[in-house]
Amino acid sequence: YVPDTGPRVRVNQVGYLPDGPKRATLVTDATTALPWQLQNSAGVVVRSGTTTPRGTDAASGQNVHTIDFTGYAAQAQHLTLAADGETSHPFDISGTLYDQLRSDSLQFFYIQRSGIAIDGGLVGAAYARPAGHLGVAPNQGDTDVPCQPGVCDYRLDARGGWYDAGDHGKYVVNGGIATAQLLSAYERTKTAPTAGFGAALGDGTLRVPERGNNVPDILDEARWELEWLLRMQVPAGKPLAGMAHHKLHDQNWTGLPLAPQADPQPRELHPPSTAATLNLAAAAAQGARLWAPYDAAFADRALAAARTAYAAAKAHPAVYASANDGNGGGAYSDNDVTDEFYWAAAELYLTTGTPAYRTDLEASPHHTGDVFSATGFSWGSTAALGRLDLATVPSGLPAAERTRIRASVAAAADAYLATAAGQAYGLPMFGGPGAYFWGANSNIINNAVVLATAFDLTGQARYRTGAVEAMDYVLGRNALNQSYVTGWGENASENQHSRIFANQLDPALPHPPAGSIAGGANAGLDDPFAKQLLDGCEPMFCYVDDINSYATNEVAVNWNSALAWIASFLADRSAP
Ligand code: 9MR
Repeated sequence: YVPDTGPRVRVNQVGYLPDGPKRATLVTDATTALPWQLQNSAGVVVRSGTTTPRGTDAASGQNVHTIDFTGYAAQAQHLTLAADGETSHPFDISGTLYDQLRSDSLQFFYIQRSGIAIDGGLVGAAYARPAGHLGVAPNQGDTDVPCQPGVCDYRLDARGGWYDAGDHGKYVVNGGIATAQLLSAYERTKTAPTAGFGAALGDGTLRVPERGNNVPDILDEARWELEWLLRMQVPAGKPLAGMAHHKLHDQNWTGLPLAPQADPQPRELHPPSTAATLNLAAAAAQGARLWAPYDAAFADRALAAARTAYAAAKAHPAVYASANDGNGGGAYSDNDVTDEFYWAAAELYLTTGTPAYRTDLEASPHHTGDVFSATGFSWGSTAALGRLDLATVPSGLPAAERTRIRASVAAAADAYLATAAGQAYGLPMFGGPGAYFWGANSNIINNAVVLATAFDLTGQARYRTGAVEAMDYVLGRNALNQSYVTGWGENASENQHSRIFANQLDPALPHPPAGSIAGGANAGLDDPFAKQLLDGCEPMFCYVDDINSYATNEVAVNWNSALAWIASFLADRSAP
């Protein structure tokens, strides 16, 4: 299988910010510098230069050169780059490039909602559907869910929340990080000195049913999931009271396509876990401080749930979800919860100022440890979420401690810049073994989130440059010439694995909505379709825009939350 990768000049197919870096990658056999030309929409050369040979790129196996046209800053549409007899896909130079991506990426969450009819008047008739999993036949419903046999003697009303991804499962660990990233995208508009554009995330900015309620829509969207997280808590008086059930999903895997409201499978609560409990504690504690000005009663309820969850996790610190519990839904197993403890303690401390949480933070191995791994933070590795908030959210931390924490963010960002400098495609992910894995697009973006936060903290332009350049990879400057975001770029993913957006299988069904990001290149080839098609692929080539490839091409809430955070950063006029 040889994919059609189009022109050998690889650009961000959406475009470049006038005050941002502007680099492209040329795939060529040439080993010496070649001339390049930047052309306007009339084909007139507006800038020219020579390439920089980079040798063989470890992630793609390609011989590549880089092209740097950062010096050209004029806003223009439909530019192209030519080199070595090839002409790139067209792109723009525009200061407003990412404004619509901010709302598109956030809009994804409403369309993923469970337990509510999706209003075509808000998001277009193609995405309208009846409410799913409210117990209306053939659904067996999330309104009165039993546990798996032997796990508990009660049922929960666990309606609502977001479907995790292309399946109909709902998972507390992944819901927690996705909620936290939406909350942080909002919180950043209050804490970042260069942001100050909170209005862009205010009421009326998203097409959600709650618009017009005088609450920022992004908070309304986050609350939809928070309410569900709270419903997953074990009731008082029951064994493991205050813990959170790890997940809720179908008894058996279903096929594609399948509308949520047509899912006939029994739904089951799986056992509580310490990881899920701490995710709930962290997200609910953060939600409490952000919701306080808008709905004090909800904020109190969320904070009480967070405190109870944290205490329950401390009482049951090693209840792990089984790696083998993967029938009908993903396992999301994680046997190291030290990072979740750190994250939850950080959020509870930031919200309450209670010294006991700070004492726990200081006792954590992550207090002084390096929480910013080369592979990036993710649902199973959450300490960075706590560290970033300790660095940015006002608190009673002593000045020296705040300085230490902020320096750790900048140091991590410098390490990601060093990594990116070694990549001919410019992304903050190393090229060697272990780099391209399931969902890695979100890890790459999360490294950009660290870079962006370092920019917010220091004002140093190089950090913003690194964050911007990470998006070039996501939007087409890569070995496959692939934009991984639906509706964004000339050659963009549109057949992501989803039971809902299954146009590839049934033309009557929609593609994913604009602003849906695919998991991306995954050298693990963890699904049979990718395995048979792509066996032996170089890491950056291990992706296919086919609905069958869930391990390279699914949608997921924790991946779109990363995209939403960085798109919101990039949309802010935070030029150095
Ligand atoms: O995103 C998850 C990835 O990190 C794991 O390696 C993978 C296998 O356990 O599972 C991914 O999450 C999937 C979940 O298990 C079920 N819903 C779809 C998720 C995205 O593919």
